[in-house]
Amino acid sequence: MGREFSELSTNGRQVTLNRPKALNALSSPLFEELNDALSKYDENKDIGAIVITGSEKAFAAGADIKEMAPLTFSAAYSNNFIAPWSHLANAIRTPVIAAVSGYALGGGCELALMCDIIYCTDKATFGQPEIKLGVIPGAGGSQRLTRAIGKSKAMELILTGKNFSGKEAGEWGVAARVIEGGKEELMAETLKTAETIASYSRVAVVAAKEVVDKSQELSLREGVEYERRLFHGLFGSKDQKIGMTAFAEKKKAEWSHE
Ligand code: CO8
Repeated sequence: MGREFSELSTNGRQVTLNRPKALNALSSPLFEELNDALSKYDENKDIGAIVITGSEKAFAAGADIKEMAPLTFSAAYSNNFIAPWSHLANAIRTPVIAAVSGYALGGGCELALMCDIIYCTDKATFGQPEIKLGVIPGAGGSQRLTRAIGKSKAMELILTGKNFSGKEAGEWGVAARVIEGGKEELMAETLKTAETIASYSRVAVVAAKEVVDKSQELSLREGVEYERRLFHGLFGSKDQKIGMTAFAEKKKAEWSHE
């Protein structure tokens, strides 16, 4: 099958979900391609940040309902259906920003939540409507949304299947920034942030992402100790010397990424 996203080169790197006939519904082949692209970007040391986006109308309207409809328990269980969809959260070390315009529903909302930062337009629509289909979120939505907005609000959204707006996503801390306007304004702001992240030492950026991620899993004490150890470790990097020397000499740091 043909590629269902296109790549655009910027200072960061961008993956655009491009399955307009199904509002970017996430089929297994689409996810395989997405995972391949993310792995290639992640291996490329010249890429300092990755952006995932969709169209003006849809970031992604969920997992492909038509693909899932005939699925049986035994096939889903024995093939560990959608387990590979966690590749982004489990294996990608480069920061990933989701730029959400339009619908981010079900698996689309979960894909955005797997990213490190979400930017959205004020007109974006998020939601976990799986309950209306007789199922529940299956790619981390019940866990990540709950961590992001708290139990009561997440429970209400997941049990009612009600959507929430881009504006609410910003107010509740799901999205780091809500951009007024359309996809163009959204991409301009997202790429600026991707470029800022990509302009820093890769070693420090990967470490920063790792410690923030650990805060979601470790106790406060374990997390603070983990952070301190990684902080100590960075004194073994060339970029720590480069960054601090450049500050003292009032020069711009030229990172070695080592
Ligand atoms: N799957 C398959 N096809 C879809 C999906 C989907 N999730 N969403 C939209 N489409 C298709 C429609 O069937 C339609 O196709 P056709 O033209 O052949 O009839 C086309 O896209 C356009 O859609 P609509 O005509 O419905 O467009 P509207 O503007 O009228 O409505 C909506 C837009 C409100 C977004 C509507 O399409 C909708 O409700 N979509 C389904 C949303 C949904 O329920 N998503 C959750 C799916 S379940 C899920 O994601 C489980 C997650 C499990 C793990 C996922 C891991 C990442």
